[in-house]
Amino acid sequence: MIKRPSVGHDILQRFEGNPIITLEDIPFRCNTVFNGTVAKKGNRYYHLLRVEGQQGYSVFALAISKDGLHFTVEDKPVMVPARKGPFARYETMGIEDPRITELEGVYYVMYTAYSKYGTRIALAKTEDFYHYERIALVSEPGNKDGILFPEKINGEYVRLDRPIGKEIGSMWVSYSKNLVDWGKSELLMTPRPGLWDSFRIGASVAPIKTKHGWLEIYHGVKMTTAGPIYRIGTVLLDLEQPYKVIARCDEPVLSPRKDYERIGDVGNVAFACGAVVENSGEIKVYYGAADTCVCVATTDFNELVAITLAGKSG
Ligand code: BMA
Repeated sequence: MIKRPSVGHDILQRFEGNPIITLEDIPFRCNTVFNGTVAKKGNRYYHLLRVEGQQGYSVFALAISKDGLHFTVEDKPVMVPARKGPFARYETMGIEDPRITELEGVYYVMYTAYSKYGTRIALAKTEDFYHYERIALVSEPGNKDGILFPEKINGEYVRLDRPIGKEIGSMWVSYSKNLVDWGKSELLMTPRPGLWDSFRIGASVAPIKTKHGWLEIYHGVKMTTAGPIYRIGTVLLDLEQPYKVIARCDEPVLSPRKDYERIGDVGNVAFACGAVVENSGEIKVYYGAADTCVCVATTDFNELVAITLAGKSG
């Protein structure tokens, strides 16, 4: 259990051993590691990492842990951009920001397929975290931050995503009967002028079911004269009608403050892609910092839900 300091600027408390994965931990030559998503199966944590090669595009690597804090990275990437088949022309510039969801006993990964045509959302599945079967490209270009809900709602699969319309990045909800064909898209929430998430928002972590609604950990971007600041926030969505917001935090639950969050290939970034709720009631939130390393921060899960319900994190 991670000790929680009595006073802090952020609701999520950083692990004192942050960053938990850096370039030095990757056994093959690369540029950076960041934005990893985590599934806990049995007594193992499987961490699918975004690793950017020195040539500039990203692949996925796998790290494994017994405690969710100390990870060992496998020798080779477990998923690389497709070089043949229907995905190839849409992954020429890499695969990015994986998000794992366990649904009906299968581990699905929604990720960003990146090419000169822009970003598309792609869906793959895995049983063992080492082998990935691509299912479909599930959006046209201009969309990313796709995340599957962990169960069907009213008989349909549901996802969050972030299409860019009129240069505004808002979060949307879409539905599917077969995971391949998606539609019935509804606007969920937009950036809020004047607040920490005023420029752009996107889903970050697979929604977590609570009796109060789906807890979604998302990212919000504020644009400044020195560039964007990426922060982590929370929102509760209606269980049956997930395009309805029940409550949204006025304040982020974690902002870049530490050097490892401030300084890197892209400074001032805390970008969550995964979380694990432990039996103890603790939530571990995994996030990429400054597009250069991987970190974890924790809090009491019920407290995070209560804070979100109150609409405030302070
Ligand atoms: C977003 C994504 C993330 C990245 C973030 C900050 O648009 O590309 O992968 O961490 O920007 O650069």
